[in-house]
Amino acid sequence: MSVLRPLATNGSDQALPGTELWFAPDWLETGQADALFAELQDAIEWETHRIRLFGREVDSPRLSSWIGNEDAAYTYSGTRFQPRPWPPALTDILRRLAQELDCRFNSVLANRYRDGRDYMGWHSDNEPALGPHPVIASLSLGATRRFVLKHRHEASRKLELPLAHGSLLVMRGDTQTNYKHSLPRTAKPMGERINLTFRRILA
Ligand SMILES: [Mn+2]
Repeated sequence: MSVLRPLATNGSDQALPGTELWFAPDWLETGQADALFAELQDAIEWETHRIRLFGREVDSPRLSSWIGNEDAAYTYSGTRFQPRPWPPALTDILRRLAQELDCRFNSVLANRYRDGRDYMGWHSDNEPALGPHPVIASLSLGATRRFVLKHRHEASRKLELPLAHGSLLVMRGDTQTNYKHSLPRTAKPMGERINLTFRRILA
């Protein structure tokens, strides 16, 4: 089990200027991560969300589920989602996140990437309901996928980070204001990945 540390390279405080990124490569031990991965495949009601892309409504290229407290309704890609109830498998995770991050998350967007064809396009988690400086905690389970951050205007400010089984990435501060992120599709043979992004929706 590893603790969260600032994600830094080349001796700088932060890997990218204008971000606040924290990372723990083995936030969950392998056994814990294996168990949670298997449990969530069954415990979550996976569905294909409809999203708006270039003005058209299309099937999102992954399976998803919006989970949270009853009052944490969320508008995402132009669609309003009523949260589904928390699966018991996430109770301990929520408690640990609250302790380590001093943040009471009230919702999680779960995404399931069935293989390398499933992906997430460029976006920021900057919906008004998240407030100006959201804390987003991203727990990865299953296949390691490439996560990419890039600055809105400066193309050279870019970071690629493999997100492996049991790892936790936390984005906070101005990260969403200054940067977009994506999970690109890949032609490589790729197993399934589940990603949980914990959020706090403000009333
Ligand atoms: Mn995101």
